[in-house]
Amino acid sequence: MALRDFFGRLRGGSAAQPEIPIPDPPEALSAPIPETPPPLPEPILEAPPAEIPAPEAEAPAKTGWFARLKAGLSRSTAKLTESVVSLLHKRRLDDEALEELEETLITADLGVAASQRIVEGFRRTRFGKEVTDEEVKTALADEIAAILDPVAQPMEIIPARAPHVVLVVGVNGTGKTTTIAKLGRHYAEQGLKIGFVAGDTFRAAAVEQLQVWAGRTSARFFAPAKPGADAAGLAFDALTAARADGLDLLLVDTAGRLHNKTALMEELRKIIRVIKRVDETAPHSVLLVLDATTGQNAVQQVKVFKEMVDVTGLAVTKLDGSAKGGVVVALAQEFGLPVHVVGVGEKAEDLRPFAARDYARGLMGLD
Ligand SMILES: Nc1nc2c(ncn2[C@@H]2O[C@H](COP(=O)(O)OP(=O)(O)OP(=O)(O)O)[C@@H](O)[C@H]2O)c(=O)[nH]1
Ligand SMILES: [Mg+2]
Repeated sequence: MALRDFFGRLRGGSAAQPEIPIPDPPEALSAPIPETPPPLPEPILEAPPAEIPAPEAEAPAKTGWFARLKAGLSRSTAKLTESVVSLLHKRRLDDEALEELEETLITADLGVAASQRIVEGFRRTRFGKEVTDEEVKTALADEIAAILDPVAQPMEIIPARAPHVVLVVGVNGTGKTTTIAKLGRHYAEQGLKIGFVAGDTFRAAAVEQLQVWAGRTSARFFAPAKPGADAAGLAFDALTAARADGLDLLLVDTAGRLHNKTALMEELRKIIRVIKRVDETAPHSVLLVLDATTGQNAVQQVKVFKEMVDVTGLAVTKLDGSAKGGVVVALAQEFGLPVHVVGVGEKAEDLRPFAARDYARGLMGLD
């Protein structure tokens, strides 16, 4: 399948390891900013892309995507399958066994509602039977795929919107900037004219990080004139320039950390209000980036961000090295929001479309 199909439809185009500890959202959202520069609106500076040599020779695609997904999910798989198999090995699926299965699934981050649904599926089809280990895994993968299937939807980018604006939100450290870089690279390869907006204006390092990626991707780069410049003003100017220049896709980075939730909400809403003054249909996508290693915190983060903005889809990162890949099932069951892409590494090519069956089978260690 072409990469383009993987990532999503393009319509109406004018152009063709170790777990990373992430604080709980309330803490992350309320962490004080050491020094807050006065948030004076500043004229933007359109910085030239940083002159960065091309990334080191990239690893050849020796393993297929599914093999990499499976390898990435291996910690989650081990946790889930070992406990389920040892629980049900040569055992009749009676009430007690099913109750224990439900508890095991909840422990593996699948969430209460999804776990109940899966167990009900088992009860309907296999109650009173003794099942082999392989049957258990296959049946679980089928039940999980049925939950994931409705949310496995590509992010639809419509270049004719000139540009299609994607606002990227999420708690600090979830992978927003990296995901922008990965998406940018993909769509640039499709021939789209891309722009990155460094809306996380408080941290110079965040701006530089995105600038490096812009250089590698040949994306237009819109940076604040100085640290702490008004992010909404930057977004306004960037969108105005992007329209004038006929860009197809504008990816807007945002800060994940402000001194409290209200401040973050106000910042995001202001960005959206101001963007709408340039194009009232924008932002066309609001992508919430979640870090899979945070498990149930990710569920909490969706609730918090849904209150703030109209989230249109999810990206789930760091599935490599997470033992909590089951959380994607909980997210699907609880919110029904589209899961567009998953991240399985730090490199530009480590972002993939979310495929329900592959994910479910990968999670159960099946081919
Ligand atoms: N292993 C792995 N690391 C990832 C993935 N996505 C992002 N990272 C790493 O996670 C760290 C944080 O990523 P960023 O993209 O800077 O996250 P952010 O949300 O922009 O963070 P802030 O700007 O601090 O809010 C970086 O070291 C990334 O390389 C992934 O899918 N897998
Ligand atoms: Mg960032």
